[in-house]
Amino acid sequence: MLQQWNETYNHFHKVDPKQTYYLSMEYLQGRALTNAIGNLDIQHAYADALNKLGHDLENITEQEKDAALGNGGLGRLASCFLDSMATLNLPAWGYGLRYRYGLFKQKITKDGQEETAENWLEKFSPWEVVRHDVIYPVRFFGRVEVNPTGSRKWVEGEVIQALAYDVPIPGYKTKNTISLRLWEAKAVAEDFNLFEFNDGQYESAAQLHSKAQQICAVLYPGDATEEGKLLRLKQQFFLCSASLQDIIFRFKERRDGKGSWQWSEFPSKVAVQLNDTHPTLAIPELMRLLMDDEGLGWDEAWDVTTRTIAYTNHTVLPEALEKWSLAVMRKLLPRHIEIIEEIDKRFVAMVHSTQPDLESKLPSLCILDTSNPQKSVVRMANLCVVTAHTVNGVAQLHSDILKAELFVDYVSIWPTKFQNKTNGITPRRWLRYCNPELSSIITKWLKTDEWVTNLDLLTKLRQFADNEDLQAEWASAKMANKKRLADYILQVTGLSIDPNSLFDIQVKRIHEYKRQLLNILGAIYRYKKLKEMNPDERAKTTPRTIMIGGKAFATYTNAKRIVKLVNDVGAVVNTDPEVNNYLKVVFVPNYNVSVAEVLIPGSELSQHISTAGMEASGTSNMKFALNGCLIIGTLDGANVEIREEIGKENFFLFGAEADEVPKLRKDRENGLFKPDPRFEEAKQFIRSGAFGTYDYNPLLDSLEGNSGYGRGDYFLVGHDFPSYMDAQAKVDEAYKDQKRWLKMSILSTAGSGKFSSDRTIAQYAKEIWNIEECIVP
Ligand code: B1H
Repeated sequence: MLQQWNETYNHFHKVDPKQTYYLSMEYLQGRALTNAIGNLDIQHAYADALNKLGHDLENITEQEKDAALGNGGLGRLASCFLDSMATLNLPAWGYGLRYRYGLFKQKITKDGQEETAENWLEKFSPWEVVRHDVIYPVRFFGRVEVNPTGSRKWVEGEVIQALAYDVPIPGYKTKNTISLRLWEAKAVAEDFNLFEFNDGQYESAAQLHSKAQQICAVLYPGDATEEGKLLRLKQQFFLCSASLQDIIFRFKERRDGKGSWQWSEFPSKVAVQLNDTHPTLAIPELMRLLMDDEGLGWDEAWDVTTRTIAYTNHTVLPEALEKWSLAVMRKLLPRHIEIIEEIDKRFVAMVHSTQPDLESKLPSLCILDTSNPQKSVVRMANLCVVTAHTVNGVAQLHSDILKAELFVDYVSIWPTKFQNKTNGITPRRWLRYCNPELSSIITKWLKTDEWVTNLDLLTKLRQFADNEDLQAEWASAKMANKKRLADYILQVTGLSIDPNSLFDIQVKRIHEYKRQLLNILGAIYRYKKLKEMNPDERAKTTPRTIMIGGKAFATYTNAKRIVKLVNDVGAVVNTDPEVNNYLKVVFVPNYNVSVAEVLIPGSELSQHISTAGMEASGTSNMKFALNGCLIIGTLDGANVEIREEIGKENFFLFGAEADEVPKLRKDRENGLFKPDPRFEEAKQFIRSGAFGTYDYNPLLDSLEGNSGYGRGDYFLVGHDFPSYMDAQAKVDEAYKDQKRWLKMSILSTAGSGKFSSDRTIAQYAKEIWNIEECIVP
């Protein structure tokens, strides 16, 4: 792999194609071994070699720790994209940060979630190569020096070094192996004050060293404090500055010996994609490097920057739209604030002169929000939209909402700037490797394994959906995966679950808009009804194992209460001899990429039940459907497209639609909402103390009077509860007819071809980046 990696670098260098650089604060790579030997097509040889050394592949695979340099969908998307870029032989690299501690490890105690540091580098990572020769200075603080010529220079402050660690990303059955370059922060030796140290002042002697260490210490440091906010901003700038210096270096290196060249050629050699607003500082940093270091004028630098940069939006949740304090930014990045102010000034002038009817909208359209002079902020999404040549959402519904709501006034300024790129997932990790049983069946029935790189071929399974032989094979693969999953649950929780029950899974970050609370309230209602039945009635129900997993952000109290509630419900239900043959509720601890690889193949029903309009896309919905799992879900994010592809009769739909949500919230505020008695009963059951004495009132209050959002059931759990329960009843009915269920399962897989990240990346390459494949011979 290393050899092919070098060849890829050299080939790109020689051909000098236009190359994409994907900038992301997150990558959720998971384990690398199975993927590497699979993509190199050496699984068997590798396993044999290990056997000869007295080891077995499976055991060795399990030794690897997940690289969890991300939170959830956004980070995993970046990792799927890298796999597709390599597989499609595209000239593309990823840039990120090498966090010392990735996403925290989640432990469940009697108090709920507990976070501990995840030391993923403990035994060192064999998948990274440190490049001691690739190192760039990154400045913080300081001041702007104005030269007599009028040119400006950012000087003084503190300078920290960015050192490159490269991770190889092998494509599937191709030589092309691209790079994920992760930056580590280091102080230079000269910054160590030997004089002070010898004088006994050990801490101040090593001050810059410790400041450097903080930058890459953790993923998403808590941002409740000012220090925390500053550290996040430092991280973001560190990624942007190091990556752009490296991109410019490579651009020049490849121009070298090619005679004279122009900066205006830069956008025909470089595309930069911003993964949400987290790397927005790439915009003023590229402007600064071009103007202050390379001597370009404003217009020339602006032209290069706007033609280079594109931005992907991943959320419309107001609290996730980044706004940075102008005062903090001015201190940390004085030159960048000058540039941002100039961009804003010119944008406002442009609107005045060319779009007079939009003048009244300027207060929300401009980049700086100075409406509260003490608390002026920079709106990063606005800076991205004003600068980027293309802005995209991550599912059709989400992109439509961006154009109709969040960015509506920008659309009238730049009607062609906005695009949709529906997310995708890599079929290698999320089917071929995590589900070898199902993969073999698919290959057998399609008489080819080409589906691994051409996922649309799965539609050919449709013609066999009623075939009894296929159904039998399909059922046995699912059963094998369910048993493996049951073994895993036993190992991590001590709980036995029945592989003959319906395996119902919801795994994702815990967030109120994702509505794990709706799921658990449904489970509570189911439990209560089972309790009220006589044994004969119970025996006629469909036995279920409800599994919920996910991490709550450490300071998100309501999310942590939900984790606690799921665990408490499980503790009661699972030990209740009257019902525990018909219902189990399991909290799956420490959900991560590797756990997903066990859960998803063994799932039969999965829940994607966000309040409509709030989940930009979702990507686990695609993974579940691809593995033949049926979905119960709302018309939100990519659910809409999944349902279109697999057929609406194969999707358990419920809930309000996105365009009804504002009115429903209003009605709620005006006291027009009449709760369903089943909903009241479920809440009352919690209040009665059925699941212990923990104070669930804050959670229950969030469904009623005043929630943390202050708007009473902002996420419409109460509104959607009855249709959710009706849809669940349909699930129970459908499961009783296993032939029908298997057909639906086959059709889910068959309809998932669109959701390959190969399709997504091919569209980015053609419609945003304008890059072409560059195959290593
Ligand atoms: C998504 C985020 C996100 N959207 C802020 N936004 C973060 C925002 O820690 N932060 O500051 C971290 C992450 N993540 C997700 O992106 C969407 O919610 C999903 O619907 C989508 O599938 C995914 C990939 O596009």
